[in-house]
Amino acid sequence: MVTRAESGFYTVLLTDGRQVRCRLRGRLKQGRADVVSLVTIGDRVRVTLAGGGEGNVEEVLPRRTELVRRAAGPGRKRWLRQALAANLDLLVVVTSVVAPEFNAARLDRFLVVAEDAEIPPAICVNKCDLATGAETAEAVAPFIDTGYPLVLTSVVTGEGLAELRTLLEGRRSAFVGVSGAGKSSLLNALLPGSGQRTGDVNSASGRGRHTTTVAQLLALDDRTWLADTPGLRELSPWGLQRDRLPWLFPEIRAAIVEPCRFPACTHRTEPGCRVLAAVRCGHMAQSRHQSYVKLWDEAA
Ligand SMILES: Nc1nc2c(ncn2[C@@H]2O[C@H](COP(=O)(O)OP(=O)(O)OP(=O)(O)O)[C@@H](O)[C@H]2O)c(=O)[nH]1
Ligand SMILES: [Mg+2]
Ligand SMILES: [Zn+2]
Repeated sequence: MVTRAESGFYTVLLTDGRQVRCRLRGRLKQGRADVVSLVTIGDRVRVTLAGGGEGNVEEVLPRRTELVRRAAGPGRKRWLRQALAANLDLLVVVTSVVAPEFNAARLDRFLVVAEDAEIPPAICVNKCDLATGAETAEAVAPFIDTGYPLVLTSVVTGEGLAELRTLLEGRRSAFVGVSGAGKSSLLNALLPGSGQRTGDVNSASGRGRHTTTVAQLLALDDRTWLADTPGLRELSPWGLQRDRLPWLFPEIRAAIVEPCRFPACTHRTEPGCRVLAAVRCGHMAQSRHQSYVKLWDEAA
């Protein structure tokens, strides 16, 4: 299993517990110029050993799940398909209530990317010590109807850390989210001694400093893996299909168990739409529906 991927070098954990540093065989790259990270953390690979703790990745085994995003290519001339992690069981989207400011629309997009990859998402709202209970409650309110696991944490007070640990138990998860939300701090709290570097938030801009630069999978115990990843300003879905989009929102899935008035309803403005009815009745947050409409406009 690949536990770290950095500029052409891969740390691979062998089944016997040894770690080797590998490169990728050139033939695996042929004809794949539009793809970044042919090998990513969580990948299962077949390697040949070269001695001295080094080896070559000969084959990447099929991925059970694949977290992919649309990344800007060289010179921003085209889009590339970038795999951020493979074979995850859970994607924990980490946000802060303040510093950086909570951003509901951004969270929606992370959640949709997880759903699109068929990786169950969970929400971790960190830095709860910096906000009042009322502020935190207001921030998370739109997400209650999603039914996603939601954990409120603080690395400072220790609030929610046991709950977060329980959520991760026995799974292979990754922390993703904006820089400065506290992903590495949470990892250090869950795994003392893991030594992930953390960086303060710029007090003028309220932004993180992109402290973590390489994704890495760490073992919390022998059946629990957790990846820390570099902060992402946003996560754009790769090749999102309009007809698939409604299924990526749990509240919409629930609303359209009964069909809307028009069979081709797009759930944006149509009369007799079950989703709009759910929004009116308070079963889906208005902000979540706005994110749906925005993604619909972007999708093909
Ligand atoms: N008050 C408070 N500060 C926190 C908490 N968690 C993290 N921080 C601080 O927030 C800052 C950013 O934390 P990091 O763990 O580096 O954030 P990150 O999400 O890993 O950021 P990147 O690696 O840049 O993506 C650091 O100064 C942490 O000490 C928390 O629960 N409460
Ligand atoms: Mg970090
Ligand atoms: Zn509808």
